[in-house]
Amino acid sequence: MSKSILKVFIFITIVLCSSYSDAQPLKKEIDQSWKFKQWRLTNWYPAKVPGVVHLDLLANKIIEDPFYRLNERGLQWIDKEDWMYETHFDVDDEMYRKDNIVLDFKGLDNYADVYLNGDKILVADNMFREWKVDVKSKVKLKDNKLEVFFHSPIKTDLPKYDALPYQYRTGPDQAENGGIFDKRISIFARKAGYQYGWDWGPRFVTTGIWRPVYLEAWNELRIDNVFFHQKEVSSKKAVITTNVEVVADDNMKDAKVLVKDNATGKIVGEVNSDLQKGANQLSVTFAINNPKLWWCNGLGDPNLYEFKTEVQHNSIVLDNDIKKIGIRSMKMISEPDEFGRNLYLELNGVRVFSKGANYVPLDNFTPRITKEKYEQTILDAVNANMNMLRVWGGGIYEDDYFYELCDKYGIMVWQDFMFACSLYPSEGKFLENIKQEAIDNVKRLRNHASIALWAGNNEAREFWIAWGWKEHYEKIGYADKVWKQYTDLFEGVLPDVIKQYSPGTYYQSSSPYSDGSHDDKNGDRHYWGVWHGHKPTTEFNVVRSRFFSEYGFQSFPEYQSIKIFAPEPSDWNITSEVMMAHQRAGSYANPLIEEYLLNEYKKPKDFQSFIYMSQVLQGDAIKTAIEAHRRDMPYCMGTLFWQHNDCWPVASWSSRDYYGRWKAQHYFSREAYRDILVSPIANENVLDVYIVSDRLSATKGNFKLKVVNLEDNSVINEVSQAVSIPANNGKKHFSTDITSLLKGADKNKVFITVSFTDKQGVEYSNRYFLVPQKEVNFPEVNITRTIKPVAGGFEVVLHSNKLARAVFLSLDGIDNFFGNNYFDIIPGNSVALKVQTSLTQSQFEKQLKIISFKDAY
Ligand code: BMA
Repeated sequence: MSKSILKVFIFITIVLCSSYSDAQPLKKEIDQSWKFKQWRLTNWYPAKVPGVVHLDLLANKIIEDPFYRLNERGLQWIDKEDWMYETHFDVDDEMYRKDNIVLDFKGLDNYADVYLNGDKILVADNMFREWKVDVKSKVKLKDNKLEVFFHSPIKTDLPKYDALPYQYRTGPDQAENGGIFDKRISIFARKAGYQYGWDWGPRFVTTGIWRPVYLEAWNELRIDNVFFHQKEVSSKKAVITTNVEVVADDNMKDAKVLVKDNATGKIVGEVNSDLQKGANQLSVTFAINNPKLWWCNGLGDPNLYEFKTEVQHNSIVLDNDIKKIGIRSMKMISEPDEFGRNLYLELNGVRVFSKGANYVPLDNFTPRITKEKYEQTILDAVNANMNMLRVWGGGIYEDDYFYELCDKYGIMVWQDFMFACSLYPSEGKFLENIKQEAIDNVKRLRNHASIALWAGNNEAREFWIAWGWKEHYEKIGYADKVWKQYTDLFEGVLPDVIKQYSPGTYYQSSSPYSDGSHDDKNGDRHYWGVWHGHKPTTEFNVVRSRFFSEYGFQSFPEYQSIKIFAPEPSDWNITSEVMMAHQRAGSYANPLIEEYLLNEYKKPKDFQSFIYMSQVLQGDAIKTAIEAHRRDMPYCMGTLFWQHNDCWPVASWSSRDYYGRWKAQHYFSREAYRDILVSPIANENVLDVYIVSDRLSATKGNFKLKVVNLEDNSVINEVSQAVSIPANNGKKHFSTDITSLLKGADKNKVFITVSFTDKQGVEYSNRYFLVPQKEVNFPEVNITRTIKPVAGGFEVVLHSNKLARAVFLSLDGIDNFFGNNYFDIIPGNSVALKVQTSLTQSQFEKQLKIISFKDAY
């Protein structure tokens, strides 16, 4: 290249680069120098944004830890106050000179008046919406004053309650705990339902700038939204239309929209178009041959493509947008069949058995949830062999990061709209407000590969049909009005929003949704006969559904967790005031755990043993359920237990406690959710063994069954067979009569082991008892340990001379994780596990406690 050509080249490059950066929109987060105060008082305190008032009060030591012992009770004044947040910010020259400047509030909880430099710029009334305000004419270069005045949600909504001649049925809203008698007002606010108290959650109706605030500025145009509509996907070809919303200041000739594969920089599609002043919808359709498809956990890699969408004019990039897209075809199938109406997911043409759990917010104060906590939560689902989480309707439309993680790790999301166990005054302005909320969130989430389906609400329809709500409103003369509000919202507005903004995505108006109620032949089911209905846990073996979207069983968090929120020995009793306050399902619930325990297990000797046994009980119960649901494949095609996590430390149905510790249930589910399940089940005098496989090809291997004497470990009977397991199916592989199997041995003195080993040597095993746990004649055991340091902690190898049931290891503190726990040790088979901890070897050896079933009595 000659010198002069080189100079011209450098000049053009500089011009292009500078105009590139000049042309791009600018963005600044308004997260500095915030302060807050109680509206009617004068003292200001530093505040954190994003945040909520409870966290700011805590950080300023005005209140104590809301989760500690009975502190919740003394903090109910907070939601009856009005609060004020304020900051001052400067705008740099470059931003100030832009033609368009907006303030973008990603989330205001909940009734907020916003002022900029003394002018009211926004009145917000829905925590789930995003609010963008044009502030070009109001913003200054220096010292802008931004004030957010929050009205008390309680004071705002009580008059609405008092003005009505009838009331809306609500779920577990704990109005009494909030000091407002039985006035259940949660349904008047578009605000997370669980903040008002739930049957696993405390009452903290909070307030604040709970998601970030940005100042954004641009010239000429900006991309408002990009939607990758996957019209046709197969392993051979994906046809995708990128719908780009562009807002332009003026008519513009010959703008260009480009979509690039950001990994290679290759342009995959482009379109030239004139823009009109205002909003423009542009589309770029492109095809990808042999796409790397996105698969859920267990079935393949969750491949993601990164696409960059650019809008250019005269070769200058005016705005761009980058999104990670998983190419997949995701269909929820709901079709009449010989039994009723099925319900299952079809991913990339493959029928998938959905395995997972229900998810509730990770904290009552969501802004303090760290990225690490989100990631651990999703990884804990992945590591328990789940492929689905249901984001339940009484919480929040989750943070973008939650869905990014689900995309990244292959967890499919059953997404509820945020309505739960209640009826809502959905008409007029309130309904319009909900419509905007739905549009905001469907548009925000629709590009995520993980989103499998949307449901209108949790259980409201079932309450109407099967729990007497309809009759109640008929009696008081408001049935038509209230039901119209229901159908306008869940059968009108919400499905219309899905149709318009996320075409092709499955929507059902409620969960559960079946043609009847409590239906075992149609659609999904929330089964609560065990626990709420007090039925024995063996009932899980009997009830059926096409898709269990809820069922559960309660337990306590483990003793090491209890000590954090209830450190006083006087608390260590399941009916102590503190333990009862950290149980929100009612005064009967802790005693119900005990009732189940005493019915099915022996009486534990003390509080710590009781806590441990409550977890084994819960783990056994949910294991029973998962196995039954999987044995019933393909009649049943999904099982989501209630619940994956807690929002505070509490006795609940969760399988991981608030601190992230796995309960027995989570370890048991990990086994029961493996890609192959060997599941024995006795019926009268017959023992059947099912082998269920989620693998997409048939698997050959060896099946073994042993009947072992608990007292002397002798093998009473043994079966070994070559078997071939069909792909993606459940089937009975072995059946025997129990009398001949036992060869005269007593049922209570044996245990049964079953296993399947595939050709690669991967073993899937399970244990089974022929009598309830209470009646099993468990022997005294002697467990021996060897400990050696490994990266990040220690490896512990355990042996037992006899069958040791539910061997439980524990340590003080919450910075440790046990690679396995609550496992059975079969004599002759050692169990090795890794413990992640920062303890030294001598501290570790001293602190490590190991117990098993026998130690609990
Ligand atoms: C369900 C849920 C929740 C509740 C749980 C336990 O049906 O939808 O509302 O927390 O049961 O009772």
